[in-house]
Amino acid sequence: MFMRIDHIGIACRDLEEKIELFSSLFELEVVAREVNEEQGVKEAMLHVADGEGGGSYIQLLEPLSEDSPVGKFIAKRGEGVHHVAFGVPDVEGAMATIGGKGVRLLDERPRHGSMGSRIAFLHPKDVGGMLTELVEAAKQQ
Ligand code: CMX
Ligand code: CO
Repeated sequence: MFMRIDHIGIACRDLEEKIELFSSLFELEVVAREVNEEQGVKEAMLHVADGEGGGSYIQLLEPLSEDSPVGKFIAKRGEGVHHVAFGVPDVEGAMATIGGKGVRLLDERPRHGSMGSRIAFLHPKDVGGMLTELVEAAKQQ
């Protein structure tokens, strides 16, 4: 079902500061920046490697407000790893298969994710405490 780890999402108070940290420590390049109002984040994708069906990335996330998912997470737990995202060939198919095993889907249908991807989240309480994202990467032109 999974092709690769698409990205690890990191909750940050200050996006620019963490871009500087990750790019200087690990020599990673920022390949996309966007504001996703629906998810309540300002974000940057730092490219790590290329894999089957798409790349793998570090996703740095700064909350747009305190009551957004990342804002609430930072208030409760501080900065750090927020979620793990797996690359899938077919996000609706993966949602149906995993949802069929009793895992709560946080999205009824896929939403818009980074770089034109389609995404859906699984409840962390049903995945051993790990907030999990499914990512169907945008088709290559
Ligand atoms: N990882 C693991 N556990 C988490 C978590 C996370 N990132 N966020 C919350 N939790 C846990 C909390 O610790 C809490 O557990 P306890 O009850 O034991 O304290 C429980 O889940 C409920 O958390 P909450 O603080 O009450 O938060 P909410 O229920 O309001 O929301 C969640 C939690 C996961 C449903 C919500 O954050 C969500 O829908 N997330 C999906 C969307 C998202 O995260 N978007 C930002 C990223 C966008 C992107 O990657 O593109
Ligand atoms: Co993500």
